[in-house]
Amino acid sequence: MQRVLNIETIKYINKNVKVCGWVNSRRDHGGIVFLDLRDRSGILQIVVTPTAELAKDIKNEYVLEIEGKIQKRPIKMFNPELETGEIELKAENINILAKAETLPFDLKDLNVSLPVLLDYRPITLRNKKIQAIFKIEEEAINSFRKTMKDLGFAEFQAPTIVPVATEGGAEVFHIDYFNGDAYLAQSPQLYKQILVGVFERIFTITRAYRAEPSVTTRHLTEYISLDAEMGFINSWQDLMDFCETVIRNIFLDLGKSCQKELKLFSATLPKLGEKIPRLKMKEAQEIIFKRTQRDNRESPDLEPEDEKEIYEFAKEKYGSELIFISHYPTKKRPFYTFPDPKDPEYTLSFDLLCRGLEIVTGGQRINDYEKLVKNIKKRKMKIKDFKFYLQAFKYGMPPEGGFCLGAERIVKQILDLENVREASLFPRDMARIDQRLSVSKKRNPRRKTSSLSGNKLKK
Ligand code: AMO
Repeated sequence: MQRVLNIETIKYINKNVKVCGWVNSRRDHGGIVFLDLRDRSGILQIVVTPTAELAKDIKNEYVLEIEGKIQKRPIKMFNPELETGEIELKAENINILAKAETLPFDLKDLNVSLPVLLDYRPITLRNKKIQAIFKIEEEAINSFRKTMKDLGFAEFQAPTIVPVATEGGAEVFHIDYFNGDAYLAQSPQLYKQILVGVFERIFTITRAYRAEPSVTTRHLTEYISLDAEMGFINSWQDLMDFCETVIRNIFLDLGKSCQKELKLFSATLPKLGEKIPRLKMKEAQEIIFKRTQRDNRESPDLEPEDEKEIYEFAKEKYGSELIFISHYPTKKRPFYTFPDPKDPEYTLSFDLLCRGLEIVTGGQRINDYEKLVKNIKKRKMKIKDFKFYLQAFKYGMPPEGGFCLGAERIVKQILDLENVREASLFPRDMARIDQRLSVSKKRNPRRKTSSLSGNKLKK
């Protein structure tokens, strides 16, 4: 007999089927045993009666193949929470495909601390609510890809072993490359720029690595970077328009395909208002000062508490839970960032904050070869390190720019997760690669801070 997915069994009332899956839970009621069988499509109730003999040895997470008849449940036994809640399968034969040891916690009503959740990741990912996080992440990534393709962007695969650091400030993982030096890419930045010189519009969904030496609720050492870059922009404002389209579509698509998952978290999609408001960093700092009397007006970046305050402001004034902040100081942004011609102390770059956390960074880039060379020298970086990248500019690069959206961060903000690690399948940080590490000074003998000066601060 061919296997049928749990969700499909509703079409087989009074017919015999074979289903396969894991035991999500077991309930014994005298001589009757109820099993909730979980497969990739959902849950199906299995009833083992008149004698429970067939289910005698079966425990949670056993992998079963069950044959039997699909029958309508008595009305008072309907379960509106399940898509198969009006039916059940009366087991006639149960074949154990794999046994499972007793779990260290209740997987169905998972209530464990974050470290335990991550220590047991191969199992805790089986929980329905945890799975929902990654369905949302997958849909957000699909939506990004679809929007990019619809807008004429070509997809590329970025290298992750690179010869130089690009983002500075945020630290870089050094690797011993056949007795030479190489790094794990902090961003596909230089490659997406190079490829604007080839394809005009380009995007990638890739891995980026940051040797973050501290444990925060916002930073991973490996994250999913959704990057876009485009040439022939009329203004840096075009980039924010594109970014806004991407974000709007992500929320629209999640609204269409992930209602069930959002409901599990009692989450609502962030409101954007008619247009996402845009403020310069200095303007934001003035507003924050007026609202709180907290004076961070001389700070070169928005502090995390400022990001939260400006979110409250945007929500109250514009009905938007997102806000673009632009014009960060030139000396605090990477070397490729375009200074504002009206005030070169500040850049034509922006962050997009969602519910008080930065989820996107972007901006116009310096596309003039001579200016780029001058800027690299001014920052005391070595031209020879950038010779390869500079070819793209030496031989004609249109006005261009782009942005990057952190996948885990947007999911964190949508679902109001406490920690960005919850939005990473297998999160890495200073204290964990799958399993907890014993962090000692010895562990980081090779970690180098980027040689690039004057770059974005890590918040
Ligand atoms: P930036 O360094 O701001 O910019 O990174 C872009 C976006 O990536 C996400 N992000 C992170 N997510 C989790 N853990 C981290 N450690 C981490 N670091 C960054 C954030 C952030 O907004 N090259 C530029 C982008 C550009 O200008 O196109 C860059 O990498 O969501």
